[in-house]
Amino acid sequence: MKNGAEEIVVIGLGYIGLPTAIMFANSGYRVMGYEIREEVVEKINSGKAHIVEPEIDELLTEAIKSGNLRATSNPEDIAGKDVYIICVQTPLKEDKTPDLSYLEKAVKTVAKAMKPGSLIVIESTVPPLTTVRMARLIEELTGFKAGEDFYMVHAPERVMPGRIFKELVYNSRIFGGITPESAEKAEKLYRAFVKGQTFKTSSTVSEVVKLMENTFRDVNIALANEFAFLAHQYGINVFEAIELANTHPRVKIHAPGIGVGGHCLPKDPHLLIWPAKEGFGLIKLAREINDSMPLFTKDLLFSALKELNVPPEDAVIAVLGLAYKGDSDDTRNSPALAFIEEVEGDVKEVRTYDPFVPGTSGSVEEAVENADAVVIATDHSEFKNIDWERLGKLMRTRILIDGRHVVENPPRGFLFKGVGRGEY
Ligand code: SAJ
Repeated sequence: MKNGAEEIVVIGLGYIGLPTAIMFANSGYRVMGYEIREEVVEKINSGKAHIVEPEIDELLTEAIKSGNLRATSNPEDIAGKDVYIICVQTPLKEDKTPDLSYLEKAVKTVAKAMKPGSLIVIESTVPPLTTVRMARLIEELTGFKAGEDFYMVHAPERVMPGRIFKELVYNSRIFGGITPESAEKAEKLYRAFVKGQTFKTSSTVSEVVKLMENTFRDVNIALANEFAFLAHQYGINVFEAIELANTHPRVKIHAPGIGVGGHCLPKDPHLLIWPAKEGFGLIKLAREINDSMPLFTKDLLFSALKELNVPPEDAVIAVLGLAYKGDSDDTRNSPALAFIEEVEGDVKEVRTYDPFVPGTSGSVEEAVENADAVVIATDHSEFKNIDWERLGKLMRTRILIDGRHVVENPPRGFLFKGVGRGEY
């Protein structure tokens, strides 16, 4: 352990918390990971990660062996430490408003454990003004004064699963303090392993920055999806048009498709507008457009079934890909699942094949055997090399619906339709 280094507690050992705890521990800090799931605590303490991520097993073993990292579910173990880093989920409720109960619970746990002078960092993505609100909550619970008796910062994570340990080091980081001194303290701490640029600001700016990043992407994808609707009406291939438009030096149109999934893009625009009273029509509409894409893909499928006189109630549909994006096993908020939910009750059978998701068919061949239509819902690399003419021989009716622009040239012998492929 580094001499005189702060003792750190990481609350919530998930996709962000565990890698962050490991990075601090392997930089010489003494780290206590706090997690309410007992089985996760046990696993981590035995040197095994409960999440899949390149390099995590070696790095966790190193952190545990050095004695710098230990996990616990006992609140007594985290009392009186210098730094508390909160990495808990902030999901949406059914009605699309944020569920901040995990965050509030974590903040209350910290309020009980902290000492005068503690630094509290929120890494979770939160609605604007939340960090200030949480500071007030701590003041009420402890009698401490924010900015004087304790320091508080919003420091959003910006990493991509599959690249977490690289991006934790090399991505730039924002430290939004409730006071400038708070931001300063957090920046100094994270310099232990961050090699990317670091920026200091207020906690509300930092909250908004994180939410704007994903809202920017969501709104741009919605625009691309709207271009796709238009392309169908004008009988053109939107991808050809996008490629040509993108030759302009200041234009970068995103990719239309079956929809937008994952744990960030479908959620963050809602968090951004939640505390606001007005002025967010575009952001809301973009969400609605992106959420409507599975239904649009269903319309393509059903018009193809009609053209070939296949009654939907007799149709067998094979969906290729369940993950929310290519070469990932993550099915959270996946548009593939939304699509299946839309069609399931109206057809005879829906089969699925995803090379990364257990519980689906064993192979593409198995999934498409005697099927009437194949729907590509995820752009896995494996799907780009499919020999459609060979596969078509196994099918009862040859309909191919491409929701992810995986197939460049429609295969011979198929009725082909794709999102944005209005020319066929
Ligand atoms: N998608 C499209 N068209 C596109 C790009 C994406 O339909 O042109 C779809 C994808 O298929 C997927 C969804 O959008 O279903 C989201 O994919 P993504 O690759 O845009 O994003 P995530 O959710 O995996 O990660 C994002 C990233 N944010 C940005 O690129 C601004 C990542 O850097 C963040 O760390 C992450 O959100 C997060 O945790 O906030």
